[in-house]
Amino acid sequence: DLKGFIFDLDGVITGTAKFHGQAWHQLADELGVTWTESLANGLKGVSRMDSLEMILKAGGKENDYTEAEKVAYATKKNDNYLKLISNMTPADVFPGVKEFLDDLLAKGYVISLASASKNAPTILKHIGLSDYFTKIVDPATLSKGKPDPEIYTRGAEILNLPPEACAGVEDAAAGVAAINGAHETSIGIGDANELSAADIIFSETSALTLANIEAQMAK
Ligand code: G16
Ligand code: MG
Repeated sequence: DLKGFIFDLDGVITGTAKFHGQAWHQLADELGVTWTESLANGLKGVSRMDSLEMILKAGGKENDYTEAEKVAYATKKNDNYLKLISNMTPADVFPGVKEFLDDLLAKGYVISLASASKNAPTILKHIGLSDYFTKIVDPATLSKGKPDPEIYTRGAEILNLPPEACAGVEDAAAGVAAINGAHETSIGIGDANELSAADIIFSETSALTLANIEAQMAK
């Protein structure tokens, strides 16, 4: 039986992708790399430095900069991103998410956060969910990002639960692969084709309820 839920942040709890996109787009322009929708989508769940590598590669510029220059560009993007997310409020929590979290906690489930974002604690503060997530995997301590299972394995460990007792909630295919690799129940939020590897799929967060999850698992 499930005893814990491990949450992704961007695309599940709130939508920071548009702000990541804006800040990366600005940097891509500066680097002379053409910004495309598919490039933007490919950055979902990908770490900051890996995102920069993907952008440079898209422009054939992966060998043009030193490590220090890359860090400086990533820092510049993050400074812009922080300005954009500073206006986030509790109204930016996706529909039904707070109700789902309240229901989980009221029923004795434990929850943790498995976000690739180093800014997760800041975002949680802005959207009023810091008190809900006292257990957060620190992405700076990971050796590999999603789709590697490490972040979801750690998400269960910090709950003191075996993976079989945990479900992970994700909007990205790489995240679903990470949950499956960690031998946890995978719940995908979004497009059924894109997330076909998930055990359970909901098109929107508003459908994220224990009753709906139980109904899907019984199938
Ligand atoms: C999020 C976003 C990614 C972003 C990554 C790192 O992951 O989906 O686009 O690149 O965090 O963010 P930061 O630059 O803030 O450390 P997740 O795992 O919450 O979906
Ligand atoms: Mg995500």
